[in-house]
Amino acid sequence: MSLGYRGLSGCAEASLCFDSATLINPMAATTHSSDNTSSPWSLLNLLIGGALALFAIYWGGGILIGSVFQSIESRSPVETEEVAPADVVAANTVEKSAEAPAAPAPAPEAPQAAAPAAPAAAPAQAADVLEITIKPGGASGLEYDTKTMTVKAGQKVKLTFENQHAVPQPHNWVLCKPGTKDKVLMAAMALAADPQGMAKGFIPESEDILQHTNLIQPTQSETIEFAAPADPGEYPYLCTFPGHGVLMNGIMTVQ
Ligand SMILES: [Cu+2]
Repeated sequence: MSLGYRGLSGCAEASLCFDSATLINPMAATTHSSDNTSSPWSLLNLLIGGALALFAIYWGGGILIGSVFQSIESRSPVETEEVAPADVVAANTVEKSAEAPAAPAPAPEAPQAAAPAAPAAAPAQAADVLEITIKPGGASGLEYDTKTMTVKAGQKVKLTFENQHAVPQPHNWVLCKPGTKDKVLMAAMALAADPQGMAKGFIPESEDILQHTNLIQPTQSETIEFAAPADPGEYPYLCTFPGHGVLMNGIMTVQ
C-alpha cells in the first residue's frame, strides 16, 4: 500500500513538484523546458535550415544559370535570325543582280538583230578603235600605270591621259619615233632651262615626236585620237616634264 501510495505520492509529488515549480517560476520552467528541447530542435533546425539554404542556392543558382542560358539561347537565335535575313538579303541581292544582267540581256538582242542587217561595216570599225586610259602609276607617280600597249598598224587610237595620282604633278604623254626616246628626253631637259618651257608644256619641237597630249595638270585629263603609225615597230612614249621621262615611259608596239 505504502509502495503504491509512495508511487502515487511520487507521481503526485512529481506533478506537484512540477506544478509548484511552474507555479513558483513559470518563466524559468518555460525557459528550462525550452532549453531542454532546444538542443535537439536546434540541430534539426540547423539541418532543415541548411537543407533549405542548399535548396535555395540550388534553386537560385539554377534560376540564375537557367536565365543565363536562356539569355544566351535567346541571343543566339537572334544572331541566327539576324544572319538569316542577311543571307536572304544577300540571296535577294544575288537574285536581283542576277536579274539585273538578265534584264540587259534583251538589250543586246537589238544590236544582235542589227548586226545581221549590217554584218561587218560599222561594228568592225568601232571594234578597231583602241580606247585606252593611261594614268600615273607607282608610289611616286613618276611612271605610267600602262608601260606597254599594242596596236595594229594604222589603227585608230583614242587615248586618254588621266592625271589622277596621290602625288600631284603635271605630266604629259608623248609618242616618239622608234629609237628616239633618249634624244627627245634630252631635248625636253633643255626646255627646263627655257623660260617658255612650261608654256610649251616641255614638249620639244622635234620631228621625232609623232603624237602628244598637252601638259596635264593634276586631276585633269585629256583625250587624243590618232591613227597608229603605219610601220610596225616599237614606238616609245614618255613624259617630257623635266626629269620624268627617265622612268615615266613605255612602249607602243605597232603590229
Ligand atoms: Cu611626268
